[in-house]
Amino acid sequence: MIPTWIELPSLGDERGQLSVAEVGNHAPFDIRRVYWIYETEEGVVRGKHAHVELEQLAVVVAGSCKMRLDDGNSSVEFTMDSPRRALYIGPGMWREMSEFSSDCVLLVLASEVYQESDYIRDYEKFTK
Ligand code: T46
Repeated sequence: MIPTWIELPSLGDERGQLSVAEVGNHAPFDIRRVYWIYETEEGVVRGKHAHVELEQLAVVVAGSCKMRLDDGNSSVEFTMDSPRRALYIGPGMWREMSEFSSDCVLLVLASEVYQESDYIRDYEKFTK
């Protein structure tokens, strides 16, 4: 599956907003891990790796950042700036996250628990 925005419901009322990502409806995989990235220093580029099997949904729940995804042939940069949509990132995508705002919180829902063996951290190896 290519990287895709998945629109999340905004269940707002006079008290404020609430969004949700549900397995089956929004996440096309069972969620086995959740992590979040925050307090990223200015100018930092994170990621710089691909995954062999891992599927993920990334949603910025505060602030903004950029997510560049590269399949080895071409790359697309996504602006992550809304808690109302999640970016689906499948396996075999080199990713780089940058331009984090100081208040950025990037929430990631993942299909597997953490396994370093699933990471490809060398770009040359990735393109092969
Ligand atoms: C990804 C992008 C979007 C763990 O111990 N458990 C975890 O679940 C994770 C995600 C990380 N870690 C450890 C591994 C490193 O020692 O936390 C440290 C920082 O992880 P990393 O340098 O891989 O973080 P990012 O921001 O470069 O990448 C992360 C995810 O690792 C990665 O899967 O797709 O966010």
